[in-house]
Amino acid sequence: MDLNKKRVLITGITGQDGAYLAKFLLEKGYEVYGIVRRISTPNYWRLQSLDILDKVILISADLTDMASLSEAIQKSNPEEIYNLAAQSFVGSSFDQPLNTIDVNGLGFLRILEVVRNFNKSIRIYQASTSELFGDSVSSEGIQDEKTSFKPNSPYAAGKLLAMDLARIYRESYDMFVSNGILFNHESELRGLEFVTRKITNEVAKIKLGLSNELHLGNLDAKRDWGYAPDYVESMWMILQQDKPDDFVIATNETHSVREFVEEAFRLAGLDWREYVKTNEQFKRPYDVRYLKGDYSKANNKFGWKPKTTFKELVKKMFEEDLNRWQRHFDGEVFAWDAINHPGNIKFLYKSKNK
Ligand code: NAP
Ligand code: F7E
Repeated sequence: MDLNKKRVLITGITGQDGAYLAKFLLEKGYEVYGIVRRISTPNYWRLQSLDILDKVILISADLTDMASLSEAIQKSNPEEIYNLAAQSFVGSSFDQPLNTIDVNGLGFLRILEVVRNFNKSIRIYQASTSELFGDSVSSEGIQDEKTSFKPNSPYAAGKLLAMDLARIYRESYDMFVSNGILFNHESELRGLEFVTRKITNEVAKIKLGLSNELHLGNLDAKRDWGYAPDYVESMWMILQQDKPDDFVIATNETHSVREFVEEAFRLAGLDWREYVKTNEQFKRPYDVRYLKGDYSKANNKFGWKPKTTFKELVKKMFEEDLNRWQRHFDGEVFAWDAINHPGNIKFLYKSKNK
């Protein structure tokens, strides 16, 4: 432990945001600890690709295991905790609702309880989400911190529990607990099951003649998509405020899945209509139709604003996937997760009629 450095503990450090946040905080001079859970194949490809695997300190713990969390928090003795760990895929939350609520809702309660007993001065960031809004706003509106919540999935229900607990612990125990209500944010390190990366990865394969179909669900869903490295900076800013509070982080723009598809195929010089098939299997029992976030509060309070446009985002993701597949064929070996997802994999998600 380096006592001259500020210490931080990140849960979910192996995920998209965790990896970018770890890099950002290392550059700020923090000593960065992260918890990793036991899985059958180590999942360090993001930390490796950012070249920080040997710069962070990893501790074995799981959000469902209070004893391990308690040990991780005591061992790292952090000034700040960023709770990014989650079962983060909305589609899977319909298939594994109990596990999702256990990790996303109760997991955060376990952290709060450990911190309350160990050291109430630790500042805590909770990864909240635009999924909380569900369908509470029509297709003309915009969501901000005052918009009501109406979760549409077990994922969002678990996150709403965590958000309420954050507020309750803040008020009851005078703890510094803040929620970042982040809208969708994507990147070259996004998981392959999320729609943006599924699209750019598959379009890159189609461009190189390795695939000829892209199966998708609801093309009409609209999302406010930003770039993950821009968004992790806001997490840190939220914890540097004088008082704990909740902030929407978004781009103030909305685009449909169809528009994302069109842009990715346009970059590849291909006509999307020849390759995209809609497939019921990728439709959710209850989808969020429309999201568009107003980030004015964060902008007014600490000057945060998005730096990357929608078109720049699609371009970065598509070019990196194309590059990865080309390097793969030049003999470079990648972690399975970086590229090698069977894009049209037949998972049996629950459908409305089951
Ligand atoms: P992600 O890539 O799916 O990463 C999730 C992380 O959580 C991974 O490190 C995963 O570990 C870890 N994890 C899952 N279950 C765990 C458990 N039981 N114990 C400990 N760790 C566990 O997600 P992300 O996109 O970086 O998102 C980060 C956070 O922000 C999540 O809480 C997500 O719900 C929230 N969020 C994301 C977005 C977005 O658009 N990306 C928007 C709003 C909110 P493994 O590597 O072992 O799987
Ligand atoms: O879906 C539609 C799908 O899975 C986006 C998570 O980071 O952001 C993310 O949740 C939209 C949905 O992200 C496919 O029905 C169509 O309407 O990329 P997604 P998400 O559900 O918005 C929020 C803010 C989070 O907090 C979450 O952690 O795209 N869609 N066809 C599809 N989605 C997927 N995954 N696959 C399809 O084939």
